[in-house]
Amino acid sequence: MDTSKISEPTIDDLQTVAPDAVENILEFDYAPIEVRNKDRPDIRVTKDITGQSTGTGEVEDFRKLFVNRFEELSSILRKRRFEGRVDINRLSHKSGRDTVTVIGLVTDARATQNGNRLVEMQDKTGYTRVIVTDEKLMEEVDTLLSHEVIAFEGQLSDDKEVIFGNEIHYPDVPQSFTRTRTDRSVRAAFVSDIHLGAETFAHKKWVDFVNFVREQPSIEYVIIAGDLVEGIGVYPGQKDELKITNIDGQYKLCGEAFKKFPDSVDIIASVGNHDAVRLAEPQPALSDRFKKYFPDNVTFVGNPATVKIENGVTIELYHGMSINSFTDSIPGCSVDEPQEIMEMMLKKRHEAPLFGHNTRIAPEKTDYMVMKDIPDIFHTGHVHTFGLSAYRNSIVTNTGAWQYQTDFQEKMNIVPDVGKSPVINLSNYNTTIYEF
Ligand code: D5M
Ligand code: FE
Ligand code: ZN
Repeated sequence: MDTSKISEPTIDDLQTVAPDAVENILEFDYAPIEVRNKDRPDIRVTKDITGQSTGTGEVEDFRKLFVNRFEELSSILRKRRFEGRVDINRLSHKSGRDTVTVIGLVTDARATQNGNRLVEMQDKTGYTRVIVTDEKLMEEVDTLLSHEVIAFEGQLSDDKEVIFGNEIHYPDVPQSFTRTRTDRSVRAAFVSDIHLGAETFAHKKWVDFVNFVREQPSIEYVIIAGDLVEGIGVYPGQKDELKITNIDGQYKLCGEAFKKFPDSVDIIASVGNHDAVRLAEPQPALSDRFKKYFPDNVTFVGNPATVKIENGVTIELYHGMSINSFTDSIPGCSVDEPQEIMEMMLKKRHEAPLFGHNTRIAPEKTDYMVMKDIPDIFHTGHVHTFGLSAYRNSIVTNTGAWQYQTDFQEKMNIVPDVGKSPVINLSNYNTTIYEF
């Protein structure tokens, strides 16, 4: 499987940009900007595949990926004390009916013929099965995703072949987690899924947003979770919904749009499935071919990425392609409440645990989808619906889109939230959701 391939350029990509189209789109009145002096703040990118990709897509690479995932997430779990914690190959040394806890990669979780649940787990030493008969715990088992890492506590069967499960423990965010704050009062605006180049791009709302940032000197960061442009050939029939039909033109427009923000604003831009990078996650940042259209105040990052701002305010950016696999696999999960899915990602400390669904994973040496650092703010997009909440002090927000409903989305029954941005003060986490 070749998962590292960049999407094929179409003939349109090779055409020159139509500058007229680009300029008309941005022809609006812009608010004057007060002169601001600002030292460039400290922005450190601590997790990003860009320039680090090694995976070739061989089966062996997938094995290494899951070993790394298991090591990272089991090390978080091992810091806690669990009753009878034991490696799977040592279960035979325990006595039947002992309370045991195994930490493992869930390789399957399914209903049995008589309506119970069977969970298969692996660690580096072996494989075991957990049987669940309690109604409430069965409901919880139905929220497990294949290839996430958990600790399962239960009672060993007399023949030591299975465990009767009592409780699931997750890598999770510690109750004691507290947010890092900037020393000075400074605000960040979060947006996602701009889709520049689409017919359905919400121009007026976008310009209102840009003007708002121009008028609010306290906003020094604009943080974007991907789908900067609409892209080319992303779904069948997309061509009819394009305002700009070549990819360079779309990024040129995006660069021009970003130049309308004050120079003193730092823009942190990730990528999504509509951007011109490989589709498999983790995705690298935009290449120089497209970066050249943008101003200097843009920091380009891959998807996902962990970014630390000023004195260590940690922001996790993830476009959110796996949100669809959560909603398809877990009863009660809906794209209308994306924040609930983000909370699950934090609990599982993984952005895309499910393997073998429509989320495309590039098997890198280390698992970039593991959330090693707990974010102060976790930002996603992709599903074009808005949500904001906090999970144990970690703020989660999916910020919707700047694109009105497309014909494709209408067919899929997707009703987007268009033109919203939560603005968060990083010194005290006061949050205002602005609607444009
Ligand atoms: O995603 C825009 C919307 O379309 C968002 O609600 C997700 C949905 N979408 C995108 N791709 C898929 C697939 N493959 N299955 C189901 N739903 C999907 P965007 O990434 O902007 O196209
Ligand atoms: Fe999108
Ligand atoms: Zn998307």
